[in-house]
Amino acid sequence: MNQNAHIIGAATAFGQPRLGVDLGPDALRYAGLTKMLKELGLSVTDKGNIKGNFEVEAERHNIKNDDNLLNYDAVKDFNTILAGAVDASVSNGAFPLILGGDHSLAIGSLAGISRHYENLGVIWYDAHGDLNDSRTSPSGNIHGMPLGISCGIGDADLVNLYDAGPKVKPENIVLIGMRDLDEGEKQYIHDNDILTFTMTDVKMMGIAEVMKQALDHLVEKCDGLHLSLDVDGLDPMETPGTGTPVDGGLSLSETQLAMSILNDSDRITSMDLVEVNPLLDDGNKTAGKAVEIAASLFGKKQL
Ligand code: HAR
Ligand code: MN
Ligand code: MN
Ligand code: MN
Repeated sequence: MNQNAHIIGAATAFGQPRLGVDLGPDALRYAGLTKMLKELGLSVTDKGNIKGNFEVEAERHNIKNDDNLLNYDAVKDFNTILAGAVDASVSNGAFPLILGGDHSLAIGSLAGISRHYENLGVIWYDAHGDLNDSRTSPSGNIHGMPLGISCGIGDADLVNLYDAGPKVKPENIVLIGMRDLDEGEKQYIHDNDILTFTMTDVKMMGIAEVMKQALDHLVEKCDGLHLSLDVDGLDPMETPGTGTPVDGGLSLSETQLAMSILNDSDRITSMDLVEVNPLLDDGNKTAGKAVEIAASLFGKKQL
């Protein structure tokens, strides 16, 4: 794997209503992310945080547009800036490690990354599919929509953010850990034949087999592989500090195994690590687990 990492803090909470997830990047830093990556031998440059300015934005925070989209303008502006930062890191030969922040940041990270690849593969490790649009969303929260937007569904300005058109093809996506899918998302997965591993599949097959099949699906046809890891993919007993916990998730040890299989593949080219909310956490437990997850992705071994 690329041993030159750029940490990009995506300090946004605009994709959902709860404050504190914008503090996620700093919680991950306090949990020792940079030190751990350096101990693994990586060269690490911390590019600091891109921030939503919550004071300037206060007037338009937690308001919905005519299409029921929460904080629409703020999400759009934030992701345009983020896409530029991520694009610059890839252009400079670095592995962008984007710290969230709520998952709406993946609109910008995928936009910045995808111009560098013909067929970007995406592994979406999450309790949720994040494949809604304003019609199918039960909430209007854009963090439930970034993968759909990146595939070209929903609001035209968000779909065309940074570069015109979709950023990802449904056949280049694998969903892992799914257990809270809305009806419209199930329909989209079905209609587009997206390779999906629910929690039931994980428990039936084991995470090692799931990761093997995920990689088999992607490695031949994809020229880059992005991992978008939402900490709510794990069980809330492991990662309580997150805004939309769902019971029955992956354990830390399953996730470490998944990450070490991805490390062995030597194919991952970028990562989002999202939805860490220290204001909802038990100490800084969730960020600590997230650092362990990143460590396994970058090659930390148990022996
Ligand atoms: N599917 C629900 C919605 O769209 C919940 C999305 C929740 N949150 C996330 N995304 N953390 O993975 O509102
Ligand atoms: Mn998510
Ligand atoms: Mn492309
Ligand atoms: Mn989620």
